[in-house]
Amino acid sequence: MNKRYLLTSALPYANGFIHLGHVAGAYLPADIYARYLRLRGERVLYVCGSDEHGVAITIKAEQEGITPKENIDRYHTDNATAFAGLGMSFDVYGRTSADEHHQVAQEWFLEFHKQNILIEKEEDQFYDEDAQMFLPDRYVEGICPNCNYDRARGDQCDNCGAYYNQLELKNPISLVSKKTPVVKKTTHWYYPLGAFQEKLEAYIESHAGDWKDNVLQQSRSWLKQGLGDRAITRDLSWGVNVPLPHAKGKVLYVWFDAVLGYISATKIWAQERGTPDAWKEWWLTNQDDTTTDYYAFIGKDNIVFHTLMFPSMLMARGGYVVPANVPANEFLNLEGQKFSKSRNWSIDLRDALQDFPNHVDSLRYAMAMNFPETRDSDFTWKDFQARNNNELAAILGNYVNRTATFLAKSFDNAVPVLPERFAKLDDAWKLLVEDFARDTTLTAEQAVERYSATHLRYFTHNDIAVIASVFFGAIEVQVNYNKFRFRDALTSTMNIARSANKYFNDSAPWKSLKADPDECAKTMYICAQLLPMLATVFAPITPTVAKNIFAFVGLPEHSVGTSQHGVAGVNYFATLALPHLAQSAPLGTATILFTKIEDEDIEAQIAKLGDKGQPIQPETPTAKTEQAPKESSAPEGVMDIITIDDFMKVKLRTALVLSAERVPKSDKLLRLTVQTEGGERNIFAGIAKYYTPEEMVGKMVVIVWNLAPRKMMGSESQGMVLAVNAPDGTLSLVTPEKSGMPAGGEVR
Ligand code: B3M
Ligand code: ZN
Repeated sequence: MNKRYLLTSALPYANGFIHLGHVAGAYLPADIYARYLRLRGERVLYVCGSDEHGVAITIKAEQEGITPKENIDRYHTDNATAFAGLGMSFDVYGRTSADEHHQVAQEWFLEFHKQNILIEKEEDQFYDEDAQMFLPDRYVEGICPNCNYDRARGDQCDNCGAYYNQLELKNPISLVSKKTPVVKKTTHWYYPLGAFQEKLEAYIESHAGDWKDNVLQQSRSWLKQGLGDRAITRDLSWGVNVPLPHAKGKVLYVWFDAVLGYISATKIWAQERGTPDAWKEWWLTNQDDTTTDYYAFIGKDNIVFHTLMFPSMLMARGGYVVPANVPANEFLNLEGQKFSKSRNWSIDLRDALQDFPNHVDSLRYAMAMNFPETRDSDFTWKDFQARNNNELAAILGNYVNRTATFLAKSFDNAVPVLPERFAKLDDAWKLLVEDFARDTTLTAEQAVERYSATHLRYFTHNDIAVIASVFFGAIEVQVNYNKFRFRDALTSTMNIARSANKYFNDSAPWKSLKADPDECAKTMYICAQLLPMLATVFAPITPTVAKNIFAFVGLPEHSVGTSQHGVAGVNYFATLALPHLAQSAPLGTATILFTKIEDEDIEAQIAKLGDKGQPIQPETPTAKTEQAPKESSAPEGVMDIITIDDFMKVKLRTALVLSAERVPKSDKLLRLTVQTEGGERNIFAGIAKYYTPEEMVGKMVVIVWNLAPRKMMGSESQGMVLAVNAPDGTLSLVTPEKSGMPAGGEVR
C-alpha cells in the first residue's frame, strides 16, 4: 500500500515569542521527522500555523494596550520568521484569523448542528458586573477544586492539569475588574464528547502497542473518568462567530476552531498551489490507492485535544483520517527550572538565533539530544556548548575538515583516481553492500565478521568496517526515527561520524601516502565517499551543514529534506552506503563547519537568566506544600483520590546512603548524603529515633526525587526519604526487596 505522511505541529498561540521549550516539544521533532521522511523519498505534507483566537490572545492584547488583531499580526510574523531561522520546513504556515479558516470552522459547527449532534443549553456562568461581560476561561482565576493551586484558571489548572466547570473554582476573581464575579445564565452549544466514549476507547486501545506511554495514560485516565458534554461556544467578541441567527456576541471555543486550523491551512496550501482540491488527498480517506498516516506532534499539555476531542470530531464528520500517532513530548526545562517568561527564565528562539547566528544547526542538535521524549528534560547552555565543541566540531566537523585538508594537499582537491589494482572498487563495494543487505538485523561487527573474508581482495578490514558502520548505522537511524526515538536516532547518527574518524585514524593515510600510494588513494577515495553519506544522515538534524557538505563535494542539488509540497522524491537512504562521487571530481573550498563556542558567550547567556542574574526559586506552585513528612489533614477514612497523572508527577527513585550524621540540636533528624540519579544529594530525614547514622550507611532507600529543595537547619534538603509509619509509632524505611538494585533507579 502506498503511503502519504501528514504531519502537524500544534498551532502556537500568536501571543508571545516562541521559546526553546516550545521548540523542543512540538516543532523541532516534527521538522526532523518531516525531513527524514522526505529524504526517504516519501510524500510528506507538514502543516502548522498560528492559533489566533481565544482568551490568551485578548488578555495579552489588553495587557499591552493593543487590539487583538495588532497582537496576532505581530507575533504571527515574528514566530514565522523565527521558525524559518531555525530551518523549520513547513509546507504551509497558516493562521486561524484567515477568512478560509473562519469558513471551515463555521462549516464544521453548522454540519454538527444540522446533524443534531450539538446540545443547546442554558447554564450558569461567571459574570463581571463592572465590565458587563461573561468571564470565559482565563478571564477568571481562583483556587483549583482539584489541587488547591491558588491561581487556577477558569477552564483548566496549570498546576495539576485538571479541567473543570468554572463554577467549581473556589474564591473566583475576575481578571478584568479584580472583583468577585456574580453568576448569570447564558446559552451555549455543547459538543457531546461522551457520545464517543466507546469509539474513543477502541481507538486509544488500538494504539496500545504503538503510542507513547504518556499519551496512552493521559487519554485513558480521561476515558476512565467518563467523557461528558463540552461547551464549544463562548461569550466573547474575538474569534469565529457562531453561525446561527440567535448567537450574537458568541464565538466558537478556541480549541474547537484551533484543531480545524490544520485542515484550513491545508486548504490554503492547496489553493495557493492552484489545486484547490488537493487538501482532500491528505485529510479524506478512500481518495485513491494511497493511505495517509497522520502524525500530530504536540507538547504534553495538548494531549487529550489531539487524542480524544479532535479524533471524535473527525469521526463524527466521517471520511476523515484520524491521527495514527500523537507523539507528545514532555516538557523541556532550562538550567534545571521550568521555563518562565515572567521570571525571565526563558530563551526566546529569536534571541538564540540572533546571539548564535552561526550555530543554528548546533542549536537544533543540542535541543534534539535533550528532547523530553519520555520525561521532562533539561536544556543548559553548557551542554549546548559541549555538544557543539565536543561532538559536532570535534567529531563531524573534524572528520570533514581533515578529509578536505588531506585531499586538497595530496590529491589536487579532487576525489582520488583509483589506481589500476583497485579499478573495480565500486563494483566490489556494491557486492559488499549486497552482502550486508542479506540480514539487516546483524550488528555492524557481526556483519564484518561474517563477510569480510570474501571481500579482502579490494578492501582492508578497516574499509569493510567503516562501510558496515554506515550501512548498519543508517538502518539503526531509521528504526529509531520510525519509533519517534529522536535521541537514539541522533546518537546513531553521530556514531556514524565517529566511525568515519576512527577509519581515518586506523587507516593512517599520512603513512601510506609514501609507503603505499595506491592504498592511500583508495583510503582517501573511501574517505571522500563518506562525506555525502554523512551529509545525508545528518541532514534532518543539521540541514545547513549538510547542504555545505553536498556543495563541497559537488552534489549541490541533493535534498536536505526541505518542503517538496507532498511530492515523492529520491530515497537517499536506500543507497546511502554506496559511493556517489566520481573519480577525479573536483572538490570545492572547505569551510569550517562548526566554530568553537567560547566560555564567555555561554557565561553571558547564563547571566541573562533570572532577575538580574540572581538565582531564583523553581517555579513550582506546589513548592508551598510541606516537605517534612506530616500527618494527613484529611479526616479519618476520607481519601483524596488522585489521577494517574497526578501520581506520575511524583518521581520516586532509589538512593544509596553514602554517609549519615546526627543533626546538632535535633533528636529527630539525620542528615544523609545519598547517591541518586543526577549525582549526590543532601537530605534531612526525620528518622534519628529509629536508625543510627552507622546503620544508615550503605542502605538503599527510596526518595521523592523531584521535590523542590527546602532550607532546613541552615542548609538545603534535596528530597524526602520514604518510610512506613507503623500504628505503634515506630518507623521503617522503604527499601527495594532485592539487593543489587541501582542507585537512582526509577520507582513506579
Ligand atoms: N494554541 C495551545 C498551545 O499553544 C494551542 C495549541 C493548538 S493546537 C491545534 O499550547
Ligand atoms: Zn489544580
